[in-house]
Amino acid sequence: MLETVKGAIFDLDGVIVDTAKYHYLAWRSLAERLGFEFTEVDNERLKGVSRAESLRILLEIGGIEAGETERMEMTEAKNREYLNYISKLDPSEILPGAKEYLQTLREADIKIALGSASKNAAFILSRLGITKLFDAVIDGTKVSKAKPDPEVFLAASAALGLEPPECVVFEDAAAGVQAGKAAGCKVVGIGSPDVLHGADRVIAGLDELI
Ligand code: B16
Ligand code: MG
Repeated sequence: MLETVKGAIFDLDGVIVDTAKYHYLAWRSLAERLGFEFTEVDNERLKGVSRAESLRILLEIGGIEAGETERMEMTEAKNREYLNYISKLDPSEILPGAKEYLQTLREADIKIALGSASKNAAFILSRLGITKLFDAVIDGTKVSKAKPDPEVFLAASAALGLEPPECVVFEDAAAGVQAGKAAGCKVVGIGSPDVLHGADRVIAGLDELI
């Protein structure tokens, strides 16, 4: 399957770097200030989900209602704390095999894009020192419809000048696998086959492909 593709589109959190742990710490602080407990199990529901939708889920867990202005203040406070964590990111936090696999693809003339829900994606890539390995970056600042909508992967394949069936998507979240398939791309799930239904292939991590 991977022999026939011309482009590869990578999700960020859970595929290239584990930023979920920092999202968790920042959301948990907000929950504490609001007076409820937010567990790591709850955090699984936020993976691959946009910032605004993450807050909606968090408030649902806490049984809290909030107006538009309050919600905006909450996401801003969460993002400030999250930025504090990710400003300390360094290349040692790139997940095993990710950088090597990106380099292998480049050597094979495969075009590479990022397809992430994060509005902090460009900053994260720069902290990790891997910006130059990407031909295109499509992130939460460029798309409006969250996964499982295919928008992010359609935009990424277009940015590479390719048709979706010529591209393979690497995704760790169920909604992302659905989005990749809905776009018409091939999809490699990273994680457990029990969760990543519909992927063409599921692997534990990119180090398996080296
Ligand atoms: P931000 P991905 C996603 O990244 C995260 O998995 C998700 O937990 C987060 O809410 C979302 O980015 C938005 O992130 O607050 O930085 O805009 O997996 O799509 O790379
Ligand atoms: Mg992800």
